[in-house]
Amino acid sequence: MELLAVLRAAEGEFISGRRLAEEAGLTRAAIWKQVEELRARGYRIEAVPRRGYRLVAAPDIPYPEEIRHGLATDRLGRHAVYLPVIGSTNDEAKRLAAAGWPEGTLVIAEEQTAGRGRLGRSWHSPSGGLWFSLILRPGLPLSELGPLAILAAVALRRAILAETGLKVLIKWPNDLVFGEKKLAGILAEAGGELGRVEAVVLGIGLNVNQGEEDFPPAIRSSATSLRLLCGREVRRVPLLRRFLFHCEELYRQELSDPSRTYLEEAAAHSATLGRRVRVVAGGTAVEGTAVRLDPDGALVVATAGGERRFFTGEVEALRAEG
Ligand code: BT5
Repeated sequence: MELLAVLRAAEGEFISGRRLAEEAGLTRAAIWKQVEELRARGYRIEAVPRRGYRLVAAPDIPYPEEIRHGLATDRLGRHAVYLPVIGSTNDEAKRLAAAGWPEGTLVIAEEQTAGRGRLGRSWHSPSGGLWFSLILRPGLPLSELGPLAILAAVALRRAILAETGLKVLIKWPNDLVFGEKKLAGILAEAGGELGRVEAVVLGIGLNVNQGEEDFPPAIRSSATSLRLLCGREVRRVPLLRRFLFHCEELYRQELSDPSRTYLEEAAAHSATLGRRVRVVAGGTAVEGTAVRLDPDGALVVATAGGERRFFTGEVEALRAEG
């Protein structure tokens, strides 16, 4: 067993240096060195002469072994890569997908220097948030899959509700919002040869522990974080684990029985449906009332000239009388 696993198995009790050495298959000197390494990564480990070692606390850093500890999934997050700094986790996940990494691989970064939104927009990703990408290999043409960005939004909404009690809404097509403020954004991208999807990369950015001053002035009034909403720091690792659990559950359901029930959940917690909106897509703007989500994830807007369906676009809510 790995040293960390042996310390964990002791459930906060002291374990003697001798037993630790035996169970981890290490020399006493090697143990001391590894304990120092774990401490440098943020683990609090007590060492008391004649009593031994004790794991006091694990850091809230999404290291692969922290994610896996108590993770209730079969695939999602079982392989994970943690990077202190990277350009974009979506780019790295695409690279790993092309190199054959398995379904469920998670790429997570403490900080992104070139985080991306849709249409080349940038995603501000300083330390303290959750910025990650998942590799999925559905083995089906994209046309047979429902909108995975909405599936991920539903899973993320559930995880946030369970961990913080906050009731956030899903703003079509890919945001989570609280009030009018953006809390998370999702970027789904397909990788592979033309016409043949090898992998889907699902990129998720969730503002967790940023303070107001951490947002650049341009988005300070339109963005928020869980910490700002809850008034306390929120632990990222349990939230991530719970997201992975719900995401796997919904994704499996989608593959085995594509009845898209998650779209009903998205509709029930939508920040868009029932409102008067202006949708800007492909250079044109349409005004009307957002009336429903179709099974393919399209947003249906009732306009003076009839119903219009959108697969992507920017939605702006208008006043009811609009
Ligand atoms: C999105 O795009 O909302 C998708 C964001 C996906 C980010 C994740 S992080 C992990 C993975 N790796 C990546 O490189 N990306 C994904 P879009 O709907 O285009 O919204 C982008 C707009 O949101 C920007 O133009 C800003 O106005 C705003 N924005 C940027 N950073 C933000 C933040 N941290 N919080 C709230 N709003 C932000």
